[in-house]
Amino acid sequence: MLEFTVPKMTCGACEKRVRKALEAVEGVEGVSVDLSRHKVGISGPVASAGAAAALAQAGYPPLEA
Ligand SMILES: [Cu+2]
Repeated sequence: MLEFTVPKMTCGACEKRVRKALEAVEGVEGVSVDLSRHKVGISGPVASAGAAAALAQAGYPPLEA
């Protein structure tokens, strides 16, 4: 389980974009979002760098963990 803090993720539309971006990353099996804390959890055999890059590309760069 990876967890990122994504400060720019602030509403349901952001959540949708974040989920879509992450679900396209190889190895991602599940995405959980806590909007109020700006947290994204990712399950599956996924590389942290790949998930972070996908977030950044979607316009939602994560904070360094
Ligand atoms: Cu939003």
